[in-house]
Amino acid sequence: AIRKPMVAGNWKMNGSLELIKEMSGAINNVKSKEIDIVLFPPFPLVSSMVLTGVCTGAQTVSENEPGAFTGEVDAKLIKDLGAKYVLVGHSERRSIYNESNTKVAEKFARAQNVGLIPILCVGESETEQENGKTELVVSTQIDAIINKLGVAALKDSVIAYEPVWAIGTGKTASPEQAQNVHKFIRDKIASLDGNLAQGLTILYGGSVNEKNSELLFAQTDIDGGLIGGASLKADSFIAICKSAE
Ligand code: G2H
Repeated sequence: AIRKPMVAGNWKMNGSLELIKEMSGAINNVKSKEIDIVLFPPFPLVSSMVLTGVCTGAQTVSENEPGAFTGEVDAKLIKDLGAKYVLVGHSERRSIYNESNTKVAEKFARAQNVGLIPILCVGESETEQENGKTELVVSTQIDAIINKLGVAALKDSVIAYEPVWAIGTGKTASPEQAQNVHKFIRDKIASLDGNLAQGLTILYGGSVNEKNSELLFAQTDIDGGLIGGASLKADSFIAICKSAE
C-alpha cells in the first residue's frame, strides 16, 4: 500500500487505569511496524497512556490559547504530555456539544499550531443519507478546513469518515458504500492537490468490529479505522489491528 494503515481506538468516556494496563500490554505485544496503532483515552488518562509507549491522542481540544476557559484543555499541554494526535469534530462533539464546522476548523488549526496531528471526523446523519446528501455534507465539512487554512493544511492530518447512522448502532456501511465515500473524499482533495490526496490517510469509523474490519480495510481508499466500542476489548481491538496489516 502507498499509505501505512492506521487503527485508532476512541475510548470515548470509558476506560480506566486497569484498561490502560491491559490494552497497552496487548498492543506492545503486537509491535507491528506495518500499522500505526493509536489510542484515544479520556483526558485524565492521556499521560498514563503515553508512559506505556502506546501512541496516544486526545478526543477533543480547545480552539483557544490558554486563558479563562474553565474545564477546557489546551492543545499545547496535550502535546507537551507526549500525545501525537487529536480528534476534531467527532460526531458526538458536533451533535451533543453543538460544535459547528467553524469551531471544528478552529480546533484543527490550534492543534496543528502546536504540532499535534488532527484527525478530522466527518460524516452524514441518517436523514441526510436517505436524502442523498452524503457527498454534500462531507464536502462542506472538509471545505470548512480548506477555506480557513488552505488545502495544504490537510497534509499533516488524517480524515475519518464516520456515517452518523453507523456509530454505535451496530449498522456498518457496506465496504462498497464506505469505499465510494472515501473515493469521493480523495478525488475531491486530488482536484486541488494530487500528491497530497494520494498520501492522505482516510479512516473509516462506525461499528467496526473484528468481523467486518478486514473487508472494509481491503478497500482501495480505506486506510484503516477509527474504532469505538470494539477498542475497549483487547481481543477485539488486536484482531482489528491485525486485519489492517
Ligand atoms: C464512531 C466509532 C469511533 P463505534 O464514533 O469513533 O464508534 O465503533 O462504537 O461506532
